[in-house]
Amino acid sequence: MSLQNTPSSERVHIGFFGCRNAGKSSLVNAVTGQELAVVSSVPGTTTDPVQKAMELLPLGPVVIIDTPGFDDLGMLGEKRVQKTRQTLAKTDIAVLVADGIRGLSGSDLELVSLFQEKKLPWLLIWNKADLTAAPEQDFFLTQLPSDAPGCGQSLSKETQIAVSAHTGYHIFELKERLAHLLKELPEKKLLVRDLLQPGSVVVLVTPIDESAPKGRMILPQQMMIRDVLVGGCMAFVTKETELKATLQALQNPPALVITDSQAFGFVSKVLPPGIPLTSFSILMARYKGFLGTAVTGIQALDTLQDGDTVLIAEGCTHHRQCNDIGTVKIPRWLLSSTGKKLTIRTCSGTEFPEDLSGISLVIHCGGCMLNEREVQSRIQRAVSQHIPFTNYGILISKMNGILERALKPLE
Ligand SMILES: Nc1nc2c(ncn2[C@@H]2O[C@H](COP(=O)(O)OP(=O)(O)OP(=O)(O)O)[C@@H](O)[C@H]2O)c(=O)[nH]1
Ligand SMILES: [Mg+2]
Repeated sequence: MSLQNTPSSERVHIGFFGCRNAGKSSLVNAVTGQELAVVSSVPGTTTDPVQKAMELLPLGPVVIIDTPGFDDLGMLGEKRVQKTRQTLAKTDIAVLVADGIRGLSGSDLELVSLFQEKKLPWLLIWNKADLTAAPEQDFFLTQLPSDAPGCGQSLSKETQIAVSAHTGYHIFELKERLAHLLKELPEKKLLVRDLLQPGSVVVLVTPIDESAPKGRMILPQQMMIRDVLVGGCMAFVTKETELKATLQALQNPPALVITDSQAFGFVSKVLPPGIPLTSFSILMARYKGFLGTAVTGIQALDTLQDGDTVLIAEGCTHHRQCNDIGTVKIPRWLLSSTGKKLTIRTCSGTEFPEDLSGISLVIHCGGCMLNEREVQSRIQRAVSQHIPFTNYGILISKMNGILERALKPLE
């Protein structure tokens, strides 16, 4: 990812779902104007979700996701269906692609009830309009069957459209409809600038150790600097070792210090108690909408027992370096701060277990590489299974005895 691009996690994710051979891949190609996905008459051509970040007019920066058929059968098919469900977790707008000649199947209705359960805005696309002279008349449903769970919804003209991936019929209109749905998505939350007065000075503490990526800053740091600047404030970036000198170089104390959680212990000792302090991952948790859950979840730390299992989950799959935070540092700190014989499980990237039974606490990273829906669906999974869920920053500030201080600037 380069600095010039909108990160994937900040883009609206549009997922194309439907049965095998409905023309999902053909439609993705038609909408994007690129040969992104393989198309063939063999059902089950797409075997893995394919996703691509792009600028799509009139929508702006989006991620388009093509998925395997939801009606696929057999062992492999079941795995594909599983992947489709994972894709749904990060989808902001869902497109249900149906073959206009074949009509809707049970799998399509199952998808509709999933969209509705997740409260996703969605469109029904009748593809292959070129195969009939009057597609609107032949294809359009006025009502989904009301006996299908969650499907008792009438379909208006605005929620369905007949298109042809082959001839390009109504592809432009489809994009306009998507743009319209996009406008109705809730406003993004702010990262930090709502906590600052214009003209304030913010100090960002970013250790550059062996676990930091080579040659670049990580995403939360980039995002934070940008948000500080957008808010009309000033950002000073320093390593923890130069923090003292940075404070001395400033005429007045900074309005806020934001540290990498790993340096929380060190920074809280160097920084005079009167200066507000928080961390990148705490601000990120607020931004992704799970700060409250994470603060409640951390209480489980005090009740962990010998033999309990803790899951440490990372959203990205950067190369594991020595002293990696999720696999080495946090487990080490956890064991020493609780003094318990804990079993530590780790996972990274898009793998996050469906079944969390047997886990006493989930500790998640800041989730900067995951979009808000993906993070929310993980939290929902934990909450519905009554598993406490927290994040790195909250855990580390709690272990350093400074949780209250780290939350204060966010009040
Ligand atoms: N006539 C007509 N055929 C289409 C249209 N769109 C797709 N097809 C054909 O339908 C077949 C399936 O197309 P795909 O795009 O591979 O369908 P898919 O939904 O991605 O299928 P899977 O990847 O197997 O789930 C191919 O033979 C396409 O050429 C269309 O608008 N009109
Ligand atoms: Mg396909």
